[in-house]
Amino acid sequence: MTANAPSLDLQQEMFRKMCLTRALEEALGRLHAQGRTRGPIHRCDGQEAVGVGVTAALETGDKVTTTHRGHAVYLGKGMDPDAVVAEIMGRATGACGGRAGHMLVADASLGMIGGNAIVGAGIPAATGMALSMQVLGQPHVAACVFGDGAAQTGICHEAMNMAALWSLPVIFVLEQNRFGLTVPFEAQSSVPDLSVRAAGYGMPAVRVDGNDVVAVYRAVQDMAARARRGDGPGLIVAETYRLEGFSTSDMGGYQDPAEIARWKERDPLTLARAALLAAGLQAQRIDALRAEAEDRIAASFAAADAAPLPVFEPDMAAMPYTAGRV
Ligand SMILES: Cc1ncc(C[n+]2csc(CCOP(=O)(O)OP(=O)(O)O)c2C)c(N)n1
Repeated sequence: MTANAPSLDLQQEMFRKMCLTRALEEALGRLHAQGRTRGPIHRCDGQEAVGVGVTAALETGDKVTTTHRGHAVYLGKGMDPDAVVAEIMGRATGACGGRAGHMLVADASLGMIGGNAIVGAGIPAATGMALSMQVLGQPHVAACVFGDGAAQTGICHEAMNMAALWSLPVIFVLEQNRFGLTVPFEAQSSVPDLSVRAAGYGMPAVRVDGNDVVAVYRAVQDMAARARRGDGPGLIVAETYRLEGFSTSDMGGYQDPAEIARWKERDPLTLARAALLAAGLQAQRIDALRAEAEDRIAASFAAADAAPLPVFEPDMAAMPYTAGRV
């Protein structure tokens, strides 16, 4: 690994964004229990270091796609929590006018190209963006964050082959959270270590502790530097764990409680806090960062509650000629 360690400022910023994400997930869990969310929510508790570490290593002109579990990527790439929360709550003030829902949030102006409800679909999208960057001679990279379930799709293999063949500036970030819906990883893959697949396409791969935000950040920096030099794509397997079930509708019962407890001991927020302490930051300052993030998310929910719902007024004149007539 050659990337520079993040500055203390950046480490604090990554911690703040992880705290924002955790506060968002916990608030959504509470709201779902009260029947106040629009459908199930796919929480990313315990996986915040992946989305935040990846996006911290990207520049503004770089693009990223994510999954149905992408809240850490939304906030990591710099989206305003008010716009994210309002979108999830279906309000007109949301990032997409309240029409996208929690899985499809995007802000193209920030290079946050979107979550995606189609498993694996963000992978070819980022590969296509990387092709466009290469053709246009832009100094940017595209990254896609996707799950171990998505890694088993045909489109993942096709995109990786094409990206390596054409040396596209794309970074494949496999968020290995060990489940696809209720199916454990061991029942999905013929190989226990998905990083070995990269060799089949002739691209480098690295496995990192996906609960260590600095490790994720450094791995993405390294892969992005290669891609910017024209050396093509790479695969990062970030090992983490899905702590809160598939979605807020999940009845549970198929994840081993002892395994969950082991991963909770390695909570990414706890690890990041310890790293900040070791870097010399006062405990009081770290706790204030977390409290401020919680207040920020609470304020975003209050603002969303007070915001109007979107008004759907289809412009019939702009519709294909059959609309409204058949
Ligand atoms: C193409 C497609 N097939 C199936 C589904 C149903 N589905 C939604 S999420 C999911 C599992 C995804 O697992 P993974 O990629 O590991 O992501 P995770 O939920 O673990 O973050 C499936 C099968 C879908 N949305 N799209």
